[in-house]
Amino acid sequence: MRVSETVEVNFDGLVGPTHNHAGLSHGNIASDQHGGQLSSPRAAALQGLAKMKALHDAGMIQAVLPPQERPFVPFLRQLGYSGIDRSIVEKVGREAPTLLAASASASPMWTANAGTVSPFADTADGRTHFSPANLTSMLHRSLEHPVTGRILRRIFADEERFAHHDALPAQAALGDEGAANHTRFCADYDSAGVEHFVYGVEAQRKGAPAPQNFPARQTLEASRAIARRHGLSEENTVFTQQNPAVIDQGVFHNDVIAVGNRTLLFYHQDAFLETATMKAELGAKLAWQCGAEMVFLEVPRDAVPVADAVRSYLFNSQLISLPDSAGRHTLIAPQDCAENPAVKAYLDGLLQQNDSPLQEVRYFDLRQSMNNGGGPACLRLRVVLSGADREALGARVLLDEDLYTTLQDWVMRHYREDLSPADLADPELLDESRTALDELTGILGLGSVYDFQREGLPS
Ligand code: SUG
Repeated sequence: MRVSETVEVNFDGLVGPTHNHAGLSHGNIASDQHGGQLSSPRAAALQGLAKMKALHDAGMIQAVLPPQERPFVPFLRQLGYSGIDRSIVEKVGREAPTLLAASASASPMWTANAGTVSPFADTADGRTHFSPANLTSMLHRSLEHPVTGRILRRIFADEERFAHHDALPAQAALGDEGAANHTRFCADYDSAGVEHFVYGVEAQRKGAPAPQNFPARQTLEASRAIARRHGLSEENTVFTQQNPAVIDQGVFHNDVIAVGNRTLLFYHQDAFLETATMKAELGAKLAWQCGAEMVFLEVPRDAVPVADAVRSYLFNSQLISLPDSAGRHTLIAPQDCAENPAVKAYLDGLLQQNDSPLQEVRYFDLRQSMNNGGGPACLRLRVVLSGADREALGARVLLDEDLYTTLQDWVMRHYREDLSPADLADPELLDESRTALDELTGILGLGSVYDFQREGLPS
């Protein structure tokens, strides 16, 4: 790959030291099922790093986003707890363990929910726009956006290239879950494309189709607001409603049932409420923007039922273009897809087709993240960057051999082998976590992005 080339860079979330299974996300079946079980923060972080390294070795430009401070004591103080940080954590652990779990989740690791990014080629002012997601539908995730915004502003600091917005107001009607419900299609990453926003519900329309059991976490109102503030137009946006019936089967984000790259949309037959309209609109707009033809790869329910798609996380794979791939795609899939007979048979068949858009499938063990409902695609935020954009980054976040081994070593020194939800009340964990993050800000050259750094490290 040429250094000047404009590419889509994957910014993977580095798993934080408090990675645990607290069963916090209603409607996310893996989270519901694993709540209360023992986790391994160390294994989780190493599994994530191994995926990043493999993509780097395959010739992709790979980057990392840091974890956040957890437990997040400023949140507990907002709820009326006072005293020194260590005793607050112990007290909340005794009195309100679910609140403590919300303050301690390592959920910022799923950077597909960090925010929505519109590449420079699509926006009115020619800058790349970032909006952190308010993540209002889950308490533990609603804590993320202020620090996410701070980190994004620090990394993408050059105001001539990058524009930053605050998260949308934290209201149910404006629930926004970021890039997990947003896919950009294009012929080439540096030319004009079409941005596809998929929403779960139109919150302000009475009687609008909506799931019955599980929350619709993304609203049309939020998606439209993001497009508006990013300077997108009717010509380069498409808004599509998710099928409410699949939300009720555990598809809590669109990236659990569909994934796209360049001109390819790979999706399940039951993913959308009005599939034909979606295809017509995306096809027409992409042709108008850049003369390219959309490729729709629909997986029939007879081949892969929705339940298998959710269990295996087939569509939470990453679709990537490796260097010299001649327009064909590689699927970065969870190991669970290789172990699910229906999914494996479907993928094997697809690879054997002569005109298959897929070149290869690579399977990764991401068990720790998967147990909380986070597959390969959940762990990454895609940012289109030119060579000059990459040189302008304000922190050392691009992965290379040296950063990889440094981060591996950092994980080995600071992360616990095992963690149970009860351990979250251990004040030592708070100190360990802060010490680790303080060292990490030095490794990545981030400056002081965390609240505790402004108050000084605990003695
Ligand atoms: O928001 N799980 C995350 C998983 C996010 C997956 N992201 C994408 N699909 N893009 C969520 O539901 C579970 C935490 C716990 O239960 O401990 C959690 O937050």
